[in-house]
This record gives sequence, C-alpha cells and structure tokens, in this order.
Amino acid sequence: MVRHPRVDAIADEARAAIGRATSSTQLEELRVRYLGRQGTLTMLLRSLGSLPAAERPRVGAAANEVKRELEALLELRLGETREAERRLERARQRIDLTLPGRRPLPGGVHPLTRVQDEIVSIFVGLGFSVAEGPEIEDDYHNFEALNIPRDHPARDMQDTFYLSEDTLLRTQTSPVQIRTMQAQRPPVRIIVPGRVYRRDADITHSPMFHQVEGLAVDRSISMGDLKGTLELFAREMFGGRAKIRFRPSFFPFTEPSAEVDVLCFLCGGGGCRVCKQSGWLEILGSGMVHPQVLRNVGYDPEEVTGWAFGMGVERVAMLKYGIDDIRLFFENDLRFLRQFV
Ligand code: 2NL
Repeated sequence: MVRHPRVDAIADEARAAIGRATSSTQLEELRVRYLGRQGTLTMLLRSLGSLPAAERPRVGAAANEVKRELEALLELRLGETREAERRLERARQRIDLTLPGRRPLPGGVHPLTRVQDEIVSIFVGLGFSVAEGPEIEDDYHNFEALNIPRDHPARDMQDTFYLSEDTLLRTQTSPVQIRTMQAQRPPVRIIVPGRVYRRDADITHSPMFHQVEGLAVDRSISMGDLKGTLELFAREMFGGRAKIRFRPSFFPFTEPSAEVDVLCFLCGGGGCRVCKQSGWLEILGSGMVHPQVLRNVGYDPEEVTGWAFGMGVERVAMLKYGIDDIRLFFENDLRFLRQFV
C-alpha cells in the first residue's frame, strides 16, 4: 500500500469522523468535508502539481486509494443509517389502535331554551299557537298601542335601547301580540316567546333577556279562564301539587291586573333562601286586556274580551334551578352548562 503522512492524517481523521457519525445528514456533511469540491482530500489531489515531480505518483496513488476507501465507507454507513432512519419513521407513524379515541364534546340545549321550550309546549298542549315577530320595533307597536303613556318611565332613554327617535329594541314581546291582532279577527290564542331588551344590568337583570307572553281574545273570555289556565300551567311546570295565588297589580295594558305567585316548590311554603322566607315565588304578571288596547287593534271591547300574561324565562329558570346570578346564563362556561345536559 502506498503511504504518505499528509494523506494518512486526512484518512485517519475521516475514518474516525465517519465512525462517530450517527445520521445520514452527518455522513453527507462528512462527504462534503473530505470529498466535496472544496473537500480536504479533493484539494490535496488538486495541489499535486506543486509537488516535486518525484513525489507526485506516490502521493497521487495514496490519495486516490484513500478517496476510494472513504467513498466505500461512506456508502456503507449511509446504507445502515438510512435503514435505521426509515425504521424509526415507520414506528413514529404507526397508529396505535389500542389508544382510546378522542370523543367530540356532545352539544346540549341551553337551559334557557329548555325552560322556554317547556313553557311554550305546555300552552301548545292547551291549544295555543306560537307567534313570533321582530326584535327591532317601532314606538307604536312597543308602547303606544299598549296604552303605555308618553311620560311612562319605560319609554325613557334610560330604560329603552333606541335606534332612532321611532325605532327601538322591543322591551317586551307584546308588540307581536299587537301585530297578530291587527292581522286577524278573534278568536286569538297565542303564545309568544322571544328576546327582549332593557337598559338594566345586575345579578338579576340582563340587558337582553327572554320572555314568554300569552294572549287569549274571544267572546266572553273571563278572568276565571285566566286563573284556570295559569293553574294548569303551574301544575305542569312546577309539579302536580303546585298552588298559585293572584295579587292585585297594575299594568297600563291590562285592567284589572294581577301578579301571580306559585307556592315555593323548594320549601313547600315553609320559607327558604329562594322565596326569601315568604313561602311564595312571583312568576308572572297578567290581567284582562285593557279595552283601549282592543280598540287600538280594531277590536270592539263590547264584543270581545281577553286576557294576557307575561313571564321572564331567566327568572323561571333561576327559581327552578336555584341560580342566583343571571349572568351565568350568558357566559357559556361549560362547567355551568354541563349541569343541565
Ligand atoms: C310581566 C308582565 C305582562 C302582558 C304582559 C299584554 C299584551 C297585550 C295586551 C295586554 Cl298585547 N297585555 N301582556 C299583560 C300583563 C302582564 O307581563 O311582568 N312580564 C314579565
């Protein structure tokens, strides 16, 4: 074998480096370092011309022999590392069929929607039709037709969201009843769920909340029909033993007016945190439709009478589930919502 000290030094260094290499990338780098266009061995071969003529053949032969040896060595090691790398990659990509699956989060109906649906379906079962209408209303349908006077605080900018002097976000669902009565002759029996808006925000008030209102107009509809209907509703909603009571009240659109309480279904009337020791829970407002409201929609109050009621869905849901802060309904915190699935 032809030997030369400079060639031997390069050969020893290269063999050691190739021996230490652990990846195909490192081996490619070493190929460049020793055999590439600027590689140590390549440069040495290229500088043969500057050696004394007597030395050239020996060094040239030695360098070429080392070149062939390193090429073969690199090829061998590259083959080994590439195979190892392919095995690793296959293992990394293998699907473990024994792993548990990632379950999608099941959706659920929001507690307010459930309570609203429950209220609506009780009245549908009693023969009422569902009516809906716009959330953006005008002053006439939201206030004027309902006999709410010009100077009533509800009409104040402080209490109502106005979009212009004449348009506003409805403060109750009653404008839907006005529109329904304007469009059809009695008898009318409708249940009206929907979003309503008032400028109010604390633990029991939200600027957007939900109401369900009911309306029945026909020949000789009486307060007795109202009491019987609401009694049936309370028994279905709060259980067969639910009792209700009527308290005199006032609304501009009903005369007479009454607020309706249900016997506290948590303590049975004995007094607790939710009913504030009174034994009763206020759940809705109601009354006989004011004759002026009937005239406003073109009905003759001498010919037909009617009753109406309205209740807050959030309030009913808070009582039913013992929730003390209305904002929980609107935060969409899954820890809260999951409790109702
Ligand atoms: C309450 C009280 C009420 C009505 C709503 C009504 C609608 C028409 C005519 C007459 Cl078109 N009345 N609705 C009547 C009494 C009470 O709501 O406290 N709601 C949360």
